[in-house]
Amino acid sequence: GGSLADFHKSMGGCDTCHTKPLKVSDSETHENAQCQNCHGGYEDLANDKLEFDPHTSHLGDINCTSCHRAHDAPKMYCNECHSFDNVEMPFADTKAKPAWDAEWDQEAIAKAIKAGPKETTQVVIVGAGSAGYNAAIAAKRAGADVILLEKAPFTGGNSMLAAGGFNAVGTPQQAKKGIDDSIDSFVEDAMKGGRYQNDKALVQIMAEESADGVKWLESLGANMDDLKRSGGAKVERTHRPTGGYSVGPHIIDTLRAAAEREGIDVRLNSRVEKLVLNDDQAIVGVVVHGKHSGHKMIGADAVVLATGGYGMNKEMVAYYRPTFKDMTSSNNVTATGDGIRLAKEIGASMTDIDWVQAHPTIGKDSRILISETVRGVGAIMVNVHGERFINELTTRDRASDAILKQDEQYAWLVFDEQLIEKKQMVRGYEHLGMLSKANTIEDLAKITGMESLAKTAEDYNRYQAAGKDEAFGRSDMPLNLSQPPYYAVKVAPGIHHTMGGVAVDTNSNVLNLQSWPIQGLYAAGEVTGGGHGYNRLGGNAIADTVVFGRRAGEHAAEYATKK
Ligand code: FAD
Ligand code: MEZ
Repeated sequence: GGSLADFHKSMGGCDTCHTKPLKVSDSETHENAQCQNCHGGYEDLANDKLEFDPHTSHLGDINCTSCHRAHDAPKMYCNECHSFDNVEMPFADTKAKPAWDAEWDQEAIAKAIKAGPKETTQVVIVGAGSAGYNAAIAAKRAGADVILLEKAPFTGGNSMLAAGGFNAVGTPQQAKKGIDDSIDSFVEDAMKGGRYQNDKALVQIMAEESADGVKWLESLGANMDDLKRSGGAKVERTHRPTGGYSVGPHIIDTLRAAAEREGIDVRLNSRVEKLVLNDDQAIVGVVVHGKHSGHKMIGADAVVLATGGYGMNKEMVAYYRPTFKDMTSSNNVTATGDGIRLAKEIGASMTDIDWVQAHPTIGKDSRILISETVRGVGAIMVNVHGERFINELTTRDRASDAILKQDEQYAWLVFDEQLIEKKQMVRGYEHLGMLSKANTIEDLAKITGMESLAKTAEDYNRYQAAGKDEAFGRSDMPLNLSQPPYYAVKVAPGIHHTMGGVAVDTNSNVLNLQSWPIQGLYAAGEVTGGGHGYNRLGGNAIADTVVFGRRAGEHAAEYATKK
């Protein structure tokens, strides 16, 4: 019985964990330092005897109190996506109180606005995913005072989950591999993938500034040296860390460290619940709801919305894309569309708000994305009978539609040991028990019930050797199926990306319903619409967050520092 707080109190009173006099910051900085003083850091806590060790997770070095909440029911964030039933959390039986951030209390918001700013800064960034971090660092380097507000107890959002990579054209990595690419080709692929519904001016900037985006991340400490091809792309332009590791955790670790080095004021457990305008309809600040500090207004000359998409907001998905309403989602729990709500409330215009992307390969009956790079690196996709039914490297909308037309509405990705060796990420799927495995294709067919698999593999190997896919015209077939063991993973479409969102101009300035810029309001990343059209290409979201995150930060800083 008792809570984690009661237990610690019994050891030395409240100051076992808290400062005296008691003052708890929203980020719970002192409390977390105390956890680490007594228990050590994650490296000390790592336990390789555990099948799944939460202390070595891809969430990185996050606050202990993200999960070990002392006065409230502990929460194992891993289980928001996974189901690690055998991992026991101490004090997990504590009776839950309502979460501090459950409701948006309109009365408290109004009161905070009436009371006026309790502090001021030049630029407030809302949301600490890739777009938010990039905006914050760029704004700070452009000379502005910056506060970065994050509603979750940890930073990273959907960005932290990004698997496949970052699309960029004209990088030294492409040159080294002799890849013939061009800005026009990048733009044409994105436009074609988006069914030509994209805002071409945004795509052009994304392409033109993508290589510099890779260079910028490298200058902050990232490694982007591995290259592969994504669906809908003519050439290899998807950059990720050497060894084929997931891109998102690496980028977020890099950005967290960079923000710390730059001295950026990052506040966790701090949800923005209102954008505040003056009588001239210009931004004058935000109302933030801090876990411990409550509601207050922060005065700001400029605000950058970087709150991500709405792929985990069931009501919004049901409203904007009713046919997807019961679908699983690959998204982080943080993707609740707050930025869209905040911007709409002050009369911002929306672009393509109802365009939601289903990713074709989410692990069936799970929330775990099986990255597009698995196909990009060489896997084939087959139906329940073991027959191929589409060019594996087509765009996601077409691949998802095709799966939903197959018997039982799911598919299998099939590959062999060669792929595992090229792509470390796949080891994670094996560790999660998602892969069926056999020493021969015939045995794999038997355990998965795919009666035609052996014939499909034989045909595919012939096409691969000849360099011509006679069945579906797949142009890139880097691997055949020849090296045991053989693997298969069951996949089905799930909500992955919300293409639509807040309307912006090329300076990342948010537009109002008359398409005029709202003075002082900027937005970047998945909260915005326009760049991806009807269907986003794999790898273009991270490009979007880096290129437009930086632009939004720079323009916000320029506007704020000139005031
Ligand atoms: P996010 O990274 O989602 O960050 C938004 C942040 O804002 C969150 O931390 C959230 O908590 C915070 N926030 C929200 N509301 C508030 C509020 N009211 N107040 C304060 N904070 C708030 N794209 C690629 O290009 N390549 C890939 O390989 C790739 N793989 C992916 C894999 C997965 C599993 C998923 C889900 C997506 C993937 N994507 C990929 C898409 C890409 O990761 C996202 O589109 C992109 O990272 C979004 O970045 P963002 O900064 O706009 O938003
Ligand atoms: O851009 C993406 O969403 C992406 C590359 C995802 C993936 O399948 O890895």
